[in-house]
Amino acid sequence: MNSISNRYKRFFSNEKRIDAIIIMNTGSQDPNFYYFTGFRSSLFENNILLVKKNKAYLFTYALEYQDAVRQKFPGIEVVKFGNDGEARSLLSKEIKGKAVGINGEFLPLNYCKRISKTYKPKRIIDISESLTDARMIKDKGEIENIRKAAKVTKAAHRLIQKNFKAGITEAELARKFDEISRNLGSEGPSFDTIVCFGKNAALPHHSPDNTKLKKGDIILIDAGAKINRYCSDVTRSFIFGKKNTEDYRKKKEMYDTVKEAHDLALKAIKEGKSLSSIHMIAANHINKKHKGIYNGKFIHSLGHSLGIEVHDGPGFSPAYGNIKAKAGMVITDEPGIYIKGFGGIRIEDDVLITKKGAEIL
Ligand SMILES: [Mn+2]
Repeated sequence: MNSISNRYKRFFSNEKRIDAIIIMNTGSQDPNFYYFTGFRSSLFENNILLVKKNKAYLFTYALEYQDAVRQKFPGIEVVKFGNDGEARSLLSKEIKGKAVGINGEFLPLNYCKRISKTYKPKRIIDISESLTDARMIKDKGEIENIRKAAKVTKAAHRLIQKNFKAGITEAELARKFDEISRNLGSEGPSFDTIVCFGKNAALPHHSPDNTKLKKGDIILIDAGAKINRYCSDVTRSFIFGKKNTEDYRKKKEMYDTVKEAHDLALKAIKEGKSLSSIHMIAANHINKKHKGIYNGKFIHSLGHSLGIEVHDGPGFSPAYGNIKAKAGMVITDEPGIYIKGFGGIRIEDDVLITKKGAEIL
């Protein structure tokens, strides 16, 4: 059984409210379109993927019809949208009077209205939460893709260090990082590479600018690669030169505290524990360390899911007390400390939850 046909079988066994799913692209792609097709080529703008329990149709245009057929999507019949209305009557036959699930997180309201008006389903149900739940548990192939992407990014973090020279700008170093990552096999950055020098590291999502690297600066690099469209997301923090100063000691203490929080959380991960409790382990460590000097300086959640999207769903966060860790989830472990006007440290790895605990990818 092909893993992609398995995906929709598994999906329907958990989502009982609907007869069919409509995944519709707009000018951009719904990530679930890739999840349910595994396409390798073409854009499929405004295409409709209709998935039923035992059958799926891709409604595409002449423009991409040949490419779609050539890719031999498992269990998916490719149908050409034409002027004769044949495809539309087929679609209408499959939807009319049925309960149809759509991804309310993606599809604009006016598209939903159009589907409703043209094809007359009995009901349109937002199944975005069920889609997120399904995608949280990765299958073998997905895990291998993320593992490869993480390997590329970790290697790039090792190689980039040769370029740490006083005077280089954040933007130059970010470009260099992207080049190294591509040469290692990345299909492209999974998000815009973050490079921060010095006090800019106190801003978790700072965009690289013309700030020049100086001795004693923290260097924070947060970056990701894509392999078969699956994302990695890895952060490393460094202290550039100038050891044995009071300033260095302060930064090293921050670094060590973040590393301890990262390792404590990693060790605590276990199937059945709530995702929020893993966040709390890292947060409590940071808040209490050194008599509370970092209290309140960890200003984001410990991690997010990774997959087709870089923020692929719930993660280790106070918001997810009701979600339990389960084998097959891939979530980042990324504690940080941010001190305004001084700098910040973040350490991030991509973690696969297993039956035995957790593994860094
Ligand atoms: Mn991240």
